[in-house]
Amino acid sequence: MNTIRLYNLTGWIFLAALFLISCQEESMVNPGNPELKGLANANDNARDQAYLQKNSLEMTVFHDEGTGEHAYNFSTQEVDAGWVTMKLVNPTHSDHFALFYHVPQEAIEAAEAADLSIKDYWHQVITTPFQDEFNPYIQGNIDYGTFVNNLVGELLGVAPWFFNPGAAVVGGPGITAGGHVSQTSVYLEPGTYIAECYIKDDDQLFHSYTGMLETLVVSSSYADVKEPKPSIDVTVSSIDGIQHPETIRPGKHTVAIHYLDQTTYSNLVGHNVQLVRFDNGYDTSLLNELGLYMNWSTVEGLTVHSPEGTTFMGGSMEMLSGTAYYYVNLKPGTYAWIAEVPDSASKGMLKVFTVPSPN
Ligand SMILES: [Cu+2]
Repeated sequence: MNTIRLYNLTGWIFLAALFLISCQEESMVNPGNPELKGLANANDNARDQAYLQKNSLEMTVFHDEGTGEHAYNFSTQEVDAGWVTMKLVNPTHSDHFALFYHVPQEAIEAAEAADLSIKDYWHQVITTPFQDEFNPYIQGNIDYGTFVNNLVGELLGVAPWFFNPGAAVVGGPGITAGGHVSQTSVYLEPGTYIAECYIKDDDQLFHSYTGMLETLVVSSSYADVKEPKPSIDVTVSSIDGIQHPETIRPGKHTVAIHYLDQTTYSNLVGHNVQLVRFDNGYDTSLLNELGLYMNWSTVEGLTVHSPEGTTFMGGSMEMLSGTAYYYVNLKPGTYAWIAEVPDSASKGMLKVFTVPSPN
């Protein structure tokens, strides 16, 4: 997995030292499943459809018969620059997402020199070292600080570009439960990007390591697509956590998710914003369980199934700055916005809200 990208090397080395001292709308994918019937596909408005299909990328998760693992099937390998709408179609039984990194020129040149595709090169010098260094930690043989230290040392040797200039994270569709579809627009500059899902299978293997890694080229011509108009604004920052409307009317929404700042947390990633539905209400114990799920560095964290009674509906993966637009059709019920950080509640990044029944 490659989530660990450092905003700067100093910050990461500091973290490593610290430890040593003490990863639209929702619609049915499987209409035959009665449980999903209530999740109406609101993407039925012709004007909205037309907008969402402009300069778009559809990513369908499939089960790779060859490896027996999950992989992405991209509808296109190239999109125009500017606003790009990404649709994650997940007909599997696992949760998945797609986080995009802007691949720096240094990495492109290193891949060429090694005579490897960007994807194979990235897997070799980022994803594989990550999994290899993670294994002894998650098996209980080394502590977390030693793992981070080993990882930084390994990556500095094989992929120094990962720290300087770094691979900027530019967002992508958030965690999307099995049997669901989610849709998010992001603004992309020309360049080469790589997408990954670092949810883990029950054997603690990251999906990126076993196949969920794909490249996307963003051309140098800009698409004629206007910035979406939001019906709701949500902000996230390291200081004020997630700020959001207390109640949201049922129906279709375009949610602007604004990143006011970004930082690196002890799980080596920055904050993002996910939407979770509570299938049968919630209590303190479920909120605690949900909080624990949002940390990939624990055995129970970010595995293929979110806690019983919760359904992830997408959102925005981490971005350095700017705004993502997330499309959702909300039924009456109880939901939460949550970020993938350790102890999200204490950071103001686990926020419950209600969608009331229409009068
Ligand atoms: Cu996945």
